[in-house]
Amino acid sequence: MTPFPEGFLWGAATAAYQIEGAADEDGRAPSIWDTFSRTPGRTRDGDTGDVATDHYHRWAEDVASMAALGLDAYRFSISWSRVLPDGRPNRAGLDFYSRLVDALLEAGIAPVATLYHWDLPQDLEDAGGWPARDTAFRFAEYAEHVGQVLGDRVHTWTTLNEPWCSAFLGYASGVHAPGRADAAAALAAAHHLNLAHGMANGALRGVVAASARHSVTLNLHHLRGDAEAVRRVDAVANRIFTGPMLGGGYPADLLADTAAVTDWSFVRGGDETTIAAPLDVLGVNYYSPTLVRDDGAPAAAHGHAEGAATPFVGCADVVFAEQPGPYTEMGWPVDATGLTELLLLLHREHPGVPLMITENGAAFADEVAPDGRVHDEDRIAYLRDHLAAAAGAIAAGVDLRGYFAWSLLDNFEWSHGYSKRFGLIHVDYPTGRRTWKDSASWYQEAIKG
Ligand code: IFM
Repeated sequence: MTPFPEGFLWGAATAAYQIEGAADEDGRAPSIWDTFSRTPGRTRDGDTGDVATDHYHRWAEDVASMAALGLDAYRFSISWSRVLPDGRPNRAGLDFYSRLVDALLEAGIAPVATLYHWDLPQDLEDAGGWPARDTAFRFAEYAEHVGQVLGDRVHTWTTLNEPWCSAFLGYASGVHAPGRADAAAALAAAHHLNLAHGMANGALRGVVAASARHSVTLNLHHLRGDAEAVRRVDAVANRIFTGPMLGGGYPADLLADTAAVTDWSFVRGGDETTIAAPLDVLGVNYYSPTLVRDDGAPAAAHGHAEGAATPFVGCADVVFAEQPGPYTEMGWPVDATGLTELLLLLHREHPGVPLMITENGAAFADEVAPDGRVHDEDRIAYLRDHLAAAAGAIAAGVDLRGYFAWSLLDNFEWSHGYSKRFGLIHVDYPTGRRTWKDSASWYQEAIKG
């Protein structure tokens, strides 16, 4: 008997800048990722998302693959600078998403739309970016605009994807766009992302179908190690978002740990109430656990560029320790037990908040074999173990509503360019040709079963 409850959503996820391409087509304006990736030295091999997987032109073929996989739901993101280039409504941009949503519904696939997956319009960055309060107001307007057009058809609205990355990789360590290294700006950015989430959540509820679900997706760090190190990193990586979003406000220890960096005067009266707008489901992205110690000199966290400023503001004495392998191509340890533990922890700390795994997956060095197929046994093992871990959490009482594999397709992996392949479906970048990996066929069977 399957442990997955009736109505559980089996899905796969992508993000606009990582797959769409068509960067200069149909009125789209540049986002911070266009600027960043076109700046020499910022991405591996100078890769950009200009063409990416060409999904903008191949979306019909991609929806057909989703249908063949048997997906219940598809999580994609909307490009803000495609629908509101330089702040002006662009019908052609919204039409693209409208056609996609219609095709998904026709194929029996529920659209799960994320409004922000890291691609801030460049004009808003030029006006101050996320460290500026005004950006939250622009985001709420954008949410309302998209909600008015797609609100009758989208199953679940997600305001932000992984705001930790937007704030701290974008503004503290600078390894992501817009590439700034300013710890105080990063904390202000985190607050304005929270505010943007709350305002957009409120704005959407005013215009979309009453049946739609409202969510946000966080890459919560599953921390193990010394208690004080865990507490500090938990404050600035997790509770900085879950605190205000789930109604508890900013934690006192976070404010204390970061007092030397900022006085938090950017938090105004009423902000925390706005941020705490009710959520129907909390999206959780999980890849691997993090091991921390508090006994040494600061070190770069795994997966982040050597020598770059730390994204963990206020955690100067924390060491991010090596963990035992095996590792994925990202250098991330494979450890599914962390997923069960994380889900159980969230369930304990926030009872009554339904959860959804909105990303989980692994990059491996996939190649098309002489038989024309991609034999990615390591990804199958990763998915199998993590689904078993999710099932374990459900058996222990966690209200888990869905699982989205990251990713449907190989795609542009941010500063790593096209060197890391996370897809169930292989993409040959010079031609755009798609080839199902063995993991895609495995996932198809898993969904059936
Ligand atoms: O590719 C990213 C995605 O955009 C956000 N979550 C993590 C993935 C793998 O790094």
